[in-house]
Amino acid sequence: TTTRELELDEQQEQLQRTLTPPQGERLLVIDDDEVLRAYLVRRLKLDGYEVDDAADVQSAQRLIRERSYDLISLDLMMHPDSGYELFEFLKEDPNLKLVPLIVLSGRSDVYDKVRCFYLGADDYVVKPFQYEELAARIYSLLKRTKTFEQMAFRDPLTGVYNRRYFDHQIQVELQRVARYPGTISMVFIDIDRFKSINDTYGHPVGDLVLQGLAHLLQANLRATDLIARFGGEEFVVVLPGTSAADAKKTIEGILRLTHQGPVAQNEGQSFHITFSAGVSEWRPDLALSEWIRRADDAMYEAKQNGRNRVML
Ligand code: GH3
Ligand code: MG
Ligand code: MG
Ligand code: MG
Repeated sequence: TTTRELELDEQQEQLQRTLTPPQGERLLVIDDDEVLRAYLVRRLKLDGYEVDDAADVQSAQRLIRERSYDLISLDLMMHPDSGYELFEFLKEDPNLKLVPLIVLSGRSDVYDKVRCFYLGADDYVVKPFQYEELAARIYSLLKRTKTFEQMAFRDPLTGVYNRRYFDHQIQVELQRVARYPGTISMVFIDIDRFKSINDTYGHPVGDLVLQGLAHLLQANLRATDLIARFGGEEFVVVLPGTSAADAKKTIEGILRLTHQGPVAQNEGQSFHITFSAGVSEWRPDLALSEWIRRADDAMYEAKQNGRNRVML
């Protein structure tokens, strides 16, 4: 080993220490080469990723339908179907078209590269490759996607999802429940007399209260539940696998927490709130707009009936 190589190793190690370690990102490796697939799965798992693998297009499709992935690596030359068969499937699905896609291919001709990029690939790596390079490309793609999603889909004040993400993700949830029949409920939550908090204590305190409620929701709902800020002081929660009755119980539990303690504190002052909520369970053939309207109507009824309550 030369001094130069040693220096590079040291730089590499230093660099590696500054990288953000994986935070539960789930990858899907699709390759019909069993040895390469097993190798990639092993290395990626060692690097801290959650990894699933598939040997052909069909089983890949099955996995993709069942769970969500943060990145997909796709072998181009496979049997019986080539990797190209998967592109259409990936790119026409609203849930999948934003998932980073790296093509791993034995073909280095420009034709395949160009075709893949035009079809929607985010990167193209020619076999044989060094694992470290692939790992770096995966890291970079995941990081950029995360930054992009943060900016496009999160509410900057509260950190929960924004209306744009809700509009996108609700389509995904609807498609899922149509494919795999199950229950799913939606809840509209609106802070009671929020205007008086702003008027009495000022807008910055109102902002703290919004952050406090968002935090309370995040801390008391499941990771699979979707929490979004729908408008000013209105949140919407979508609970997959949950009936209206169970969603009502869950939200009532959170409402009780607002009775037990302040939702925000500032300069020694504590701020309490209550909210009104409306629950609606999705039924087959219920259009999205109608589903939303029912949850909103139920919330409005909760207001009419004295606020500080959850209604079906
Ligand atoms: P109700 O119980 O009927 O819901 O009464 P309310 O006062 O909560 O309802 P209203 O819709 O009249 O008032 C909502 C207020 O929320 C008005 C608006 O100034 C405030 N608001 C909306 N967005 C924000 C925000 O980002 N920060 C703060 N501090 N206030 C906001
Ligand atoms: Mg192959
Ligand atoms: Mg409101
Ligand atoms: Mg309100």
